[in-house]
Amino acid sequence: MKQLLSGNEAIALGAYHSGMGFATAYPGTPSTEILQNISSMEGVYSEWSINEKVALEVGIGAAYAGIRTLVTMKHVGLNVAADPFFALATTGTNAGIIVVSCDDPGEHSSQGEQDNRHFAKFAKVPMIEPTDSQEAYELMDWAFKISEEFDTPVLFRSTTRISHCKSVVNVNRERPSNVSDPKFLRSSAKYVMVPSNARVRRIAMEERIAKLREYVENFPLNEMIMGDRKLGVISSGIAYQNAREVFNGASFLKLVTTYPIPEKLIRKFASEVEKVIVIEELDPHLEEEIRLLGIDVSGKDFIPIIGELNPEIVEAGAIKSGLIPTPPRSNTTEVPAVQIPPRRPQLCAGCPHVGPEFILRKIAFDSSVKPSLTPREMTEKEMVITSDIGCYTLGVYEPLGALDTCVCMGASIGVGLGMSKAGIPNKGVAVLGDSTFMHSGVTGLIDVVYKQGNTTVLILDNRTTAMTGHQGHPGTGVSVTGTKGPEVNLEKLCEGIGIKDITVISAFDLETVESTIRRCVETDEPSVIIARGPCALREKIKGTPFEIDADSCIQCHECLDVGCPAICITGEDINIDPAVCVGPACGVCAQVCPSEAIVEMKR
Ligand SMILES: Cc1ncc(C[n+]2csc(CCOP(=O)(O)OP(=O)(O)O)c2C)c(N)n1
Repeated sequence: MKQLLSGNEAIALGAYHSGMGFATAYPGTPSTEILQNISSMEGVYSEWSINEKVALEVGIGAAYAGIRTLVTMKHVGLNVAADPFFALATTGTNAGIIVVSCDDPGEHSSQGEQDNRHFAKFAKVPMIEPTDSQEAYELMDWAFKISEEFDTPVLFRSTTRISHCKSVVNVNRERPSNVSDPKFLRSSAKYVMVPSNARVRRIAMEERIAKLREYVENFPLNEMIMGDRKLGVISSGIAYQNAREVFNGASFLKLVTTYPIPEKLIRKFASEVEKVIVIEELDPHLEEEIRLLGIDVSGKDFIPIIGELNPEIVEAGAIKSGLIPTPPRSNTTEVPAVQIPPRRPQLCAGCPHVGPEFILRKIAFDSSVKPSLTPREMTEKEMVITSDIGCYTLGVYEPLGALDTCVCMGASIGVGLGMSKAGIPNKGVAVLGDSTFMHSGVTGLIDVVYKQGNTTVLILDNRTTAMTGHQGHPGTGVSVTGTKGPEVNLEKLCEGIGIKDITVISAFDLETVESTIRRCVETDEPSVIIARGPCALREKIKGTPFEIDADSCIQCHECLDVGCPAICITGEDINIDPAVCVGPACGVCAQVCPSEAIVEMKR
């Protein structure tokens, strides 16, 4: 049966048809849809975890217990899960376990760019990479088999274009009827990594990689496609598709087992062509591995090491290096490429983060100092706003411009604590969302208590993981299937840690937001402010929109500082788009207006 599937859908279906019985994840673009697709599959236990480390740990438990398991995350998620990942590489497994890392070349929606192929070599585990949805589907079965045959986790790497592009998949398998029953085989030598056992496993890891080197030589989905023998292109993943478009007619070696690489196959291919090049996205992973074989190869001298590739970029590199001729200029009038006006990412109309970030800008930044891109000294009365990762990070952009740092998920509290312990004279507020607080913010807060810090933590609690598409988390109790379980109570959690000063406020009540922050930063105790308000997009909030009363408007433009997408300026006139404004449930602009010119629209 043929189906049009994205890479993520194909990964989910491929795993299902391979007898996967357990799946865990923490959301993160471009990986999120894998678990979302699995969640409706019968016979599979699936769950969002509190973070990627726990997702992998829970997955390890299931695989040890004899159930084929899939654990998915975005590239930076594997940094969080690196500790159990390396440990799993050491212990090996019982049932097959696949760790899917979806990388984001070009940082479409990530805090950093990194090439997770390094993790395979680093942890000494096999890696597989599909070049399209068909392979994503098929390779799942191979990955589970490799995992079980070689007693190893398999790193399955996808990238944004593989995960999100749709292509036709020949769905040629069905879910086996005899999915294995759970069974843990007791063996402390294998599963208890005290040094004496770990040293034995360490030897097993090297033996495993040696066997895998042999195994990949005959892997059926690595493919030599011979054309013109003047040029041989070795490639993998989405870069293979780009290369096929550019080097029309050349010979290709498509690799899906990208660690370890099939040495003999590569030698054979290289011996059959005059020149070998590697086309790969990000780091020269394949290029370096191939060069180590003593094969003369080039690639990164003409293909960028940064960002996502596309056929145009590959073509430009190939022309520059003389591999292909410059295409003749056509006589026909060229149709100019469609220019899409650039749009800065911004918070939605009615977003509960807007008000608190507006207040932070107002009280933490000296309004007489112009925003600048170069570092500047802070005045003493200014405050440092250490932020985290979530929708609220968009508050870094003008006109809000309310944030000073954003390091990685959960870092806002630790970074703020570090600054105050280092002795900077400025007060500070650490800002993070409810999902991020659960993910890894809470450990920072425990450290604040332990170190007797006085950090003020502002949790922007919109009761969802909004940035990645409204997933539940322990604070909401909502599972991946939408069922409701017990909620971890934020206030009580903070209280249990030892925070005495906890204030819950409405995120839309600007006066209270301001007075609470001002009070908290002045105390010597650590404090937590929970600014609560529903995500307008998720709750589809829409009330009678506001409008500008032209007679009262003094054209001070202060409402523009809120950065609401519903408010626009034409000439000197301010207008509120009634289709976008959510109305009184928000009302932030009306609170900001000094002349009470923003009023509910009269019908
Ligand atoms: C290690 C890591 N995992 C996952 C992500 C993807 N991600 C970005 S923000 C975010 C959580 C946002 O939720 P929350 O803190 O509640 O803020 P909101 O977006 O709801 O405002 C996630 C999961 C990431 N950037 N880094």
